[in-house]
Amino acid sequence: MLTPYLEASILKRAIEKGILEVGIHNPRDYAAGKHKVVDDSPYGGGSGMVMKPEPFFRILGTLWPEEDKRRIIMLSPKGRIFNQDIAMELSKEKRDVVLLCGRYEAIDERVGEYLVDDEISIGDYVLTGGELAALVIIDAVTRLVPGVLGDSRSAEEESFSWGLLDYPHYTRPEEYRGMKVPAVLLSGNHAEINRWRKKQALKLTLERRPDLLKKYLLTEDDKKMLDEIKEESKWT
Ligand code: J9Q
Repeated sequence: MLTPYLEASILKRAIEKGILEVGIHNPRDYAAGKHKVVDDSPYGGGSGMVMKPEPFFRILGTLWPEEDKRRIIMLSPKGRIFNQDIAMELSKEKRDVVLLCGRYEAIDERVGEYLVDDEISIGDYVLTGGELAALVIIDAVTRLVPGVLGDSRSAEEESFSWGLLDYPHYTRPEEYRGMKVPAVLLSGNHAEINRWRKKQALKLTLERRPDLLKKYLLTEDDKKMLDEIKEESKWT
């Protein structure tokens, strides 16, 4: 499940450049006995299966025996909800980040209790397993590591938009099926273009994600633009 995505796109380049290293370890390869059993029925009864603890303890004990050289994160709907702040924190992590992916209905509680440092959810929906959640985290974190994206986006541009929804983008042609590109973008006046973009970003964020605006640090001109937006919306 994991390799096709890791071998495409940005992540493949990061791995080739030596910036990212991903090891994939299947609990079944660490299971005991001829039949390599990784799951069993739950104590106390009930439906579904529970992943046995031993394969997880063996993987960690074999590959990361030193506790201070690993950060074990379990993907779980019970975890704190992943966001860009957590992605930034993980992009600066010096230890190996181990993403524990469960399958079936559950993992034996003792894995979480004794091995896991952190539990992360990628959102409030049910997945079949943690693998897709792990890929989401790998993707979001990797693109924050210096050297992965090249330097196409400046630090200045990044801080301009970070935390707001993006402004509208246009490319050629100048007019398409009667739909025109906003004149300000053709003006060559970069101060005016920047202000227009910021105002568009503020307007869309106010309309669709007012929760994001609460976290965003507004400059005096941002506040002025929000007042203008509110004033303008009275007339429509
Ligand atoms: C492991 N539903 O769901 C949302 N974020 C993570 C998950 C998840 C799941 C089942 C297993 C992770």
